[in-house]
Amino acid sequence: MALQQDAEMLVPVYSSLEPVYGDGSPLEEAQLRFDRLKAKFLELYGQEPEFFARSPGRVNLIGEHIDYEGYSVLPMAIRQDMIVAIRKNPDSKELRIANVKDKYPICTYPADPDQEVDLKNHQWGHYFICGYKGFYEYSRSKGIDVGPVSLDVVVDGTVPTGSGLSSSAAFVCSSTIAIMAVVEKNFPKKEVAQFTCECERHIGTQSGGMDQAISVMAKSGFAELIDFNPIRATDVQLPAGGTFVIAHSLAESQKAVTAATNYNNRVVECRLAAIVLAIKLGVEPKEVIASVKTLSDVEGLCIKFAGNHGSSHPGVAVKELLNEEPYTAEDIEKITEESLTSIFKNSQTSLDVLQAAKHFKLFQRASHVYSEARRVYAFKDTVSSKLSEEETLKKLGDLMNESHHSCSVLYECSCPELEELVKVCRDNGALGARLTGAGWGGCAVALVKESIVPQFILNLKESFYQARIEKGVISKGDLGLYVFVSKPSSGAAILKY
Ligand code: NG1
Ligand code: MG
Repeated sequence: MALQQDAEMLVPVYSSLEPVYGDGSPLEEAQLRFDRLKAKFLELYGQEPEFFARSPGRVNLIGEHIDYEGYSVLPMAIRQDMIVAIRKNPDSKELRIANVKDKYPICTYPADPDQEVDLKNHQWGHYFICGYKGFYEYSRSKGIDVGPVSLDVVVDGTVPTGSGLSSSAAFVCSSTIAIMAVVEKNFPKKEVAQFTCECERHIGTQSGGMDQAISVMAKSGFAELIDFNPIRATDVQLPAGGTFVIAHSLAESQKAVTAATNYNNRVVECRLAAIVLAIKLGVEPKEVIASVKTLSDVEGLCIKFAGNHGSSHPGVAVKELLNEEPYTAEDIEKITEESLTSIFKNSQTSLDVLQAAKHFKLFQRASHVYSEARRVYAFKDTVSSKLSEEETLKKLGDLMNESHHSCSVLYECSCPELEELVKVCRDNGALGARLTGAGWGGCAVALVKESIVPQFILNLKESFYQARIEKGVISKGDLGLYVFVSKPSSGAAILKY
């Protein structure tokens, strides 16, 4: 039975690690991590932290690059997470952000909620500032002003960065929740999921809301179907007999740095596709530009059009009305009767995209989004169908393969390493395999019959990682960080213990 999560549920506050890590993963390991974090905090700041906040990474099972177009996605939280240890420091005027890993130098910022994030000068600590700014913006919008607080912070993350497993959202969400804990303002999870998405936009990517929503709202043992506008999470019980194996392509994708040509570029292309479609479907250009933001906004019109062609798939309108050839800015401006720089005048990150782009692949991007949105529902329906376990797993695998193909060919967010890895997964018995997260590097997720998982992982090591170990890309001892299985983990929590 699928359960919709209670809208009013606050972020939980626990006094032991059990509710967070007690789902089979070794509690002693978690305990050790917290002890080390506490010791580091004491060493740096001479005091113990007041609170810890924990938020997990995620693997997206299906529904890629459609959250920002308003469509539902189906991720699950993983055990890898970010823990933020925090205390107020009335003697300082700063935010001091340290990391248990020495490769991340301590970052200091003024304790000023109105500071700008310096995007030209990317630093790892910026993600904390996203949470800090976003928390104040949101609480002020609710008429609450707690006044600037100075904070001492140490973080410990186990989500590999640039891997498509959402280390960034785990960091932004745990930071935000840690700040909520020290200033004693708790908000319902749904609200936190919504405003942490806005928090992360301060880093310069035009994020959808998937990563923050799953990190905040996940429930141990379940994947979640996440709907947007408004945000809602529905528990999805994954079929027994299948395991999701996560494997890193070892190509790192630095989304905050490549935003203008990769991630934000696709967001802009989707908006342009939506605008051109709406105009071709008969809406006045001026009205379209004022009201159409996403492809989901024009889905109704597309379906009506498809109806006249004997179909109910919005992709029919895409096929009939958009050119497969890439559009130039001039091509689009002839249709919109307004310059692109004027359409996007309020968004600097979009203007950066326009400056970097040679052309716009509207047909391909819209085709991906409309088909991927349908695959998410097909996946969810298959999970809850009465098919045999064998048939269910086969169908889920097929959907994952179709999703990957669409990401690779239509959305062009794959890379050679991911293509090789996905192929190796399938050649070694995966029922389906696809890139997960934004792509352009990072991880693949493969659906594998539980009974063959150990052999499958051995084969991956042999056929994909061995050569890279020999070249010194990774060391043998670290392999467990790059290929692993994870049960669906629980969502964000505050720990005071
Ligand atoms: P990752 O893989 O964490 O960079 C990004 C977006 C998601 C979603 C996916 C693609 C952020 C924080 N996350 O995830 O919202 O659009 O790409 O499906 O920007
Ligand atoms: Mg991210």
